[in-house]
Amino acid sequence: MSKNIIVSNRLPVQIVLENEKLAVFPSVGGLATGMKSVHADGDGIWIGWSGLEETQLTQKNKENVEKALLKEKCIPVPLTQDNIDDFYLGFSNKTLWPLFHYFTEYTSFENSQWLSYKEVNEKFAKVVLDNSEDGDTIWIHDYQLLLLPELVKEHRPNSKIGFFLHIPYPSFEIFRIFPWREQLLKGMLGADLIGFHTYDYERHFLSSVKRILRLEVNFNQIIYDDRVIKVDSFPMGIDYDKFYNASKLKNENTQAEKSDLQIRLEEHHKSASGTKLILSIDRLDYTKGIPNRIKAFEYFLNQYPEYKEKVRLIMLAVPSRSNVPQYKRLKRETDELVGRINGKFSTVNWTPIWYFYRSFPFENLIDLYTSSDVALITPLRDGMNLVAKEYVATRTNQDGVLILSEMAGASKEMNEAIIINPNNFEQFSNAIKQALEMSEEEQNSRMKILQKRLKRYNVEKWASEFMKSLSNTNKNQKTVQAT
Ligand code: GDG
Repeated sequence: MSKNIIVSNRLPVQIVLENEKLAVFPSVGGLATGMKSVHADGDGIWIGWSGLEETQLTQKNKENVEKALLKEKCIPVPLTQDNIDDFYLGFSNKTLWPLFHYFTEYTSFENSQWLSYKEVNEKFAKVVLDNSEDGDTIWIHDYQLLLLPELVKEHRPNSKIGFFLHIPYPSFEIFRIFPWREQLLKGMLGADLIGFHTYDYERHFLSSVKRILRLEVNFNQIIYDDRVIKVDSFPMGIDYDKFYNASKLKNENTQAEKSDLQIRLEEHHKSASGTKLILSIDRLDYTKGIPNRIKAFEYFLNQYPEYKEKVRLIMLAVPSRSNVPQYKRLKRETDELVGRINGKFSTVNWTPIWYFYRSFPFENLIDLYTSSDVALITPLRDGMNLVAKEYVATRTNQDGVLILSEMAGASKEMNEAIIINPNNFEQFSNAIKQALEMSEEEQNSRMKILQKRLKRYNVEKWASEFMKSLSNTNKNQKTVQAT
């Protein structure tokens, strides 16, 4: 019986290991939710790094971890500290991440890190091969594992292999800079189906394949040796019901059941001045355009001073990759900007920016979504952006306005948001004004359409569409079919 195998850099569980005590928690992220049915199906397994450094584990702990993971149908790939430094913090996050997000000035090309990237992809391949049979369906995720499809295909020619990229695929002019471009593309072409969030990323990928590898591309199919590889876009959705229902429950909370944050945010709304809340949530990453957003907010306050004391920006920046130098600099820059603007505009009654540098529990995330009049999601470059979708799902009264950067993949499906170019401060600031002044009828009509679309194309649908398309790919077939 063939089975489904999911492969991603991290496993969908969190492991806490203190002394000899071990606890395994399922993670609540979008990917874990979306893949639930694929993972649960039959003998399905998930392969990835556990988050624990290999050499620090005693033999006994190692066995216990493996046993506990197996109960969750997970199999770990062992990574050493060098792997974590060179493959993960190094090549994945200092080379591929900035390059694919168009931050060429942040991109480093270190041969030793490339070698480590290859080595770790081979480690993943070994675990996949040890735990699969030819004919199994294998779905590989994201930029850390671009070489893996080829490494697996070589030994599993009759397996259907899918690959999905969660970040943008850059235009040919950016991708061509990459020193190991042929190897990377050939790595991806081990898959039978290659998926992206948007049609634009798909188009960029096909263009790189044509111009770098000189392969024949027929509509969305690539002819490579004796294989036909399908390329398509699958915009990732969210667990819509989870966000919608959590928000509905919040509305029904008695005063005693409310969190401190919910109470504080509600007071804010009821205050005499009727201050409106603008929400910003991201990992603290340079692609998310956080300093840019703060400066645009300052521009707005200068341009429309009547909004002073009438509006507040709540900014949640979740710590991320904090041992990569660019992220450290970004943290400093963000702290300074928030300090400067709060120092400049604050009054005894009002602070323009509430800034949190930490992650919040899910319940508080819902408090923020449900209490904010406007969501300001303005990345400089973003594969999709799920926060934009989650905000919409929590607006159970169909009010609220989403301002969304055209550089986020999500903007392609969310036309009813106010779409802006985050580098155009004039447009940025006018969008904030438009959002704050939008009539309830207009908010409702925009929200209704957005919600209907997100509810229908949720994360489960995303996963099932990908799997359906993967099962329809042609293996070992020379003839190209029009689709
Ligand atoms: C990559 C791509 C693509 C955030 N803060 C807290 C928290 N979150 C959750 C959100 C959301 C997720 O984290 C962030 O998802 P994004 O899509 O916005 O961003 P990335 O992490 O950059 O993800 C991106 C995605 O992959 C999927 O393909 O959309 O473009 O870069 O779900 O809710 N959750 C909790 N506390 C927080 O403080 N509990």
